Amino acid sequence: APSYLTEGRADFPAGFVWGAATASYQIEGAAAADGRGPSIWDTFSHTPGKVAGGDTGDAACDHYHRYPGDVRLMAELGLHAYRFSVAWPRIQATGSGPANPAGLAFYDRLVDELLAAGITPYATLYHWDLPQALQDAGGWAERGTAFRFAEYAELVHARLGDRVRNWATLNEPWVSAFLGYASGVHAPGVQDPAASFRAAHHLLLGHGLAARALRAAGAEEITLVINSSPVVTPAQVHDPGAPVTEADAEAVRRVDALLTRQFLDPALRGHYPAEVLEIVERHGGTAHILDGDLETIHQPIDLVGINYYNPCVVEAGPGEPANPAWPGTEDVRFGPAEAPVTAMGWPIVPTGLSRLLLRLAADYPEIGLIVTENGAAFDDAVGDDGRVRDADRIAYLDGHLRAVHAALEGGADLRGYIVWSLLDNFEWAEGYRRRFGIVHVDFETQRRTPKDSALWYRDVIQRNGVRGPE
Ligand code: GBH
Repeated sequence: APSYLTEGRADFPAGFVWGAATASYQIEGAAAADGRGPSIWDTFSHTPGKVAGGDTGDAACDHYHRYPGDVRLMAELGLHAYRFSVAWPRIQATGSGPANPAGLAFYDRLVDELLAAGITPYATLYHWDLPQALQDAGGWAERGTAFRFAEYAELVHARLGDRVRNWATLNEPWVSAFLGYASGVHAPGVQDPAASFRAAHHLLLGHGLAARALRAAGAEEITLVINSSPVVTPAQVHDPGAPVTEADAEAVRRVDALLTRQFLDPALRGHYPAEVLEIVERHGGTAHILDGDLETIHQPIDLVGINYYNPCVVEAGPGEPANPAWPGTEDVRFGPAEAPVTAMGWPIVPTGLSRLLLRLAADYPEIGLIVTENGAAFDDAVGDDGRVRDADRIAYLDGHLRAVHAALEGGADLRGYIVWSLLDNFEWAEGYRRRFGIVHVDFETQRRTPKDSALWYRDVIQRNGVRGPE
């Protein structure tokens, strides 16, 4: 297996948190059980042509019914932490009003099961399954959704807050706003750049309102989870010091502003980056940003969660065609990196993770960091002997853990690493054909088979580190 940074042992600090993650719509199934209302992903996945293979989350991993077995599996792997998300439409079928007791009861049982197994729950309140009724009223493009989100957050915290310490508000607001409302590759499938910037702002406002409410209710650790990447030119993928033209540097700065600073500057500093405001001015204007909003968004939080998969490669344009997920970058070319790729076609560049973490630690020294997602899809199959030989995933994870280790050595305040994903699951627009799990799922039989990578990860957790070649 290739190793990327160092070949020897890499030991992690005592108390480092090792976990695995999932998200409600991707694993739960039971889409109509116990009063759950429809979400935008039910609508989207049931719309022909939106999801590969016509796949939907109707059944997914049937985790809603199989959670006790799944928690046993987590315990067998020795996980310290399990990051899951709460399905808003299970708690409020139409996104407002009183809580549905049966919906809360599911997460109540899950949390108790986790605690009984010695696993710390990390709850994410929003991983993309907006109640469809709120979308019918405009979704995140409408200001009211931010207030509904904070009310929902309070309802969930009121039930689970005595046992759950770690609360993430949003998962990847960039994806919600720009794949949901600009490119339309994700639900709700809107293609309207002005709406995408309104959505980004209302997501941030929802984060701030929810963080304030959670804090007032006594939540101990509040996290904002973003998808982030180092933004680099093609030459910089493997050589960070490679020279860049002024035009390339400007493209890099603008894309970084849209991807990372658009979210962290408001949440951690109380202002938008100038590059973003300039783009918003040209895409519908800034009238939706009201006086006081940035103070609300700038709530004290404890951690930023980083979801990292690959670097973002750009150079001065023109993009041919322009990338619809990135309004304001029509003069930028988004390129492939020269690197091996996963089954998603995403380049494998572990050093991108150390670079990203060290940059965030340097630019936002006031905040603790945790890797809330990192992982890869490969074409895994169960062999005749019942094993899943996913050496490519082990190599991916080994390389990225060495990158995490390098960031720790460089002084980053990094609390833990949470692999994406525990289970093969509904991979959004890609459906079930893309497998990110360290545990294989047969979607016909619902049989779970820990892949070689799961057994390798169990070892990593047990040793609190990765080992060199024996
Ligand atoms: C995460 O998002 C999700 O949180 C998780 O649910 C999901 O299953 C997992 O990753 C694997 O996909 O080509 O310029 O439009 C993925 C983060 C960020 C990856 C945006 C794809 C496309 C950028 N995504 N990126 S662009």
